[in-house]
Amino acid sequence: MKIFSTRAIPSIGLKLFADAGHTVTQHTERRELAQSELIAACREHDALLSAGPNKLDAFFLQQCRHLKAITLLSVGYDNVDMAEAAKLKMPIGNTPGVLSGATADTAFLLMLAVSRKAFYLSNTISKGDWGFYGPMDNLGIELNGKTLGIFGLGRIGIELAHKCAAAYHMKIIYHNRNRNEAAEKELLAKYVSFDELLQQSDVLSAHANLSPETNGIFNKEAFSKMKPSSIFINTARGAMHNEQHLIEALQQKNIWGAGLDVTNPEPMEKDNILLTMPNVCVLPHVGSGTVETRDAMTIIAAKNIIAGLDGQQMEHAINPEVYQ
Ligand code: 8YV
Repeated sequence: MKIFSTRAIPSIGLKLFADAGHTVTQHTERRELAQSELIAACREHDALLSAGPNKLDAFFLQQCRHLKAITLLSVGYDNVDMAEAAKLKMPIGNTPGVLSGATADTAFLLMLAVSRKAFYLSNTISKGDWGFYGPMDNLGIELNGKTLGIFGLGRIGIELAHKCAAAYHMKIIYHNRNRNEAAEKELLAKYVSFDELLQQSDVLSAHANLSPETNGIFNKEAFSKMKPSSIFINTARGAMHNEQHLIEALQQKNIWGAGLDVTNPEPMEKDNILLTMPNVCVLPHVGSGTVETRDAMTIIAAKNIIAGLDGQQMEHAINPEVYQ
């Protein structure tokens, strides 16, 4: 059968599809497809592998009910209208688990880089500004024994907590919709209210799903409750923070620094003031971007599609209830 992929994918995925007797059309141009183009392409195919931000909204799902399988090449699914998928009984696959380590590494990298102003200081060298040494110049802050607050303690947050506890003996607090008692035991983590998380974290790292409840939750009011010495990290979704409020919180020294792998909006403009701030480090949404992880994500996505085309249940469906 015929699969459409919105991006070129690692060869391991192409091999799995070929071995299963399917053919793949990859959209290899480096531009986003308009929705009309995506729908037209899907009409010629039996399955869709969607990588990147294409909106699979109600209109798209209604137009593409013929697809035997849809999978994302991501764990996040905020670009899909899941209520409409439920209504139409369309299973949607994703790639959970395998990207937790790489994404937690990115959060750890940003935390450490912000704490030592690493990106900014590296830029001063390229600008010819190494300058004269002063004992009080370019000082960072240390992480040892500090408190890591996790907003949304799932697989990625747990990986980050392990790394921070092992590297810096950090204490772990977290806030979730529901308590995660297994993780509390494993990490000696303490459940706190959202306000307590803001007030007590030295490093606050966001790992929740983007939803109506979490959209814009890190706003002026939230930043004003954080410690002036704290670092805000977001590797989840940019829409969870209000970027103007974040800029003001940094300028007014409500918080000490920020590390972002996701921005609001994406991509970030090159003249964004955040890119000039010493205590800010920004990456272009590369959280899961390692060879190993992208291969592992591709294997799950390919298996999701192959199962769907075989009339089987996908192992990693976001909405397995539609199979009942
Ligand atoms: C993807 C991600 O690289 O899995 C996710 O939710 O954010 C990343 O792994 C990104 O969504 C592009 O597809």
